Amino acid sequence: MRLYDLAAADERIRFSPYCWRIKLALAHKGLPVESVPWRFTDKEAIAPTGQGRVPVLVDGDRWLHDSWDIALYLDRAHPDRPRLIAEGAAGGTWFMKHWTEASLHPVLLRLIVADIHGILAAQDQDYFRTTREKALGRRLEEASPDRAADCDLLHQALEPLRRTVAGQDFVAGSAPAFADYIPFGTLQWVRCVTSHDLLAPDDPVSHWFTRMLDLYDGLGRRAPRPSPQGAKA
Ligand SMILES: N[C@@H](CCC(=O)N[C@@H](CS)C(=O)NCC(=O)O)C(=O)O
Repeated sequence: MRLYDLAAADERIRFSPYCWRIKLALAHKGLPVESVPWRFTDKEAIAPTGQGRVPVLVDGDRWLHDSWDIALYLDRAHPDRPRLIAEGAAGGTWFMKHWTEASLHPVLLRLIVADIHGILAAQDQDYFRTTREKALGRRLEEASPDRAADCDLLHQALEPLRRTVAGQDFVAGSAPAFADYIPFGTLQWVRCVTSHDLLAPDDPVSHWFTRMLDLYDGLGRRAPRPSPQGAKA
């Protein structure tokens, strides 16, 4: 299988929250994958899917897109491997996707959108600025005029996740599943585009995130991130 995975100017920096979901999902299934660095403007490479977003997974002659559909496909195609979404867990996992995208993504995007622009390949920078400034209705550098207020909002938004992982190791229970990979991808997005941490170290969400970074021989932890000096680590 081949995974088109969003890359920065330094192609070792892979930061898409949706691609991270699938990288963890493939590791969960124990399925090897060839990762192909992909840039925002590389639409031609994924044209067979009829859309312009990653993750895109190619399995033989099948071109799959959308992280949710890819997760369902992996469970369907490999029923003998550990399930990403257990029998009866689809509704709760579907909620986790929407909670993550509706409650975490907008505030996080405001906080990190200028950092993302800063690490992009030159050919992606104009495209990213134009599309994101149109969506945000302001300049990237002014996306979060009150950072402290956005950090408070993020802290509050994380409360359902905080309460969940304060009482059990993973969102899915005693073992991780796709319901964990969804919010993990989102916090890993932040980790891979910034050198600073948005979570307090004593936050139960940080403890859960540490457990997530340890999974699959530290798949998430090994991911390169920008260094504080701006040079790539
Ligand atoms: N619903 C899609 C969303 C995928 C998505 O938005 N991917 C972003 C990267 S994080 C993308 O490829 N954007 C391309 C663009 O903005 O042109 C999924 O779950 O896979």
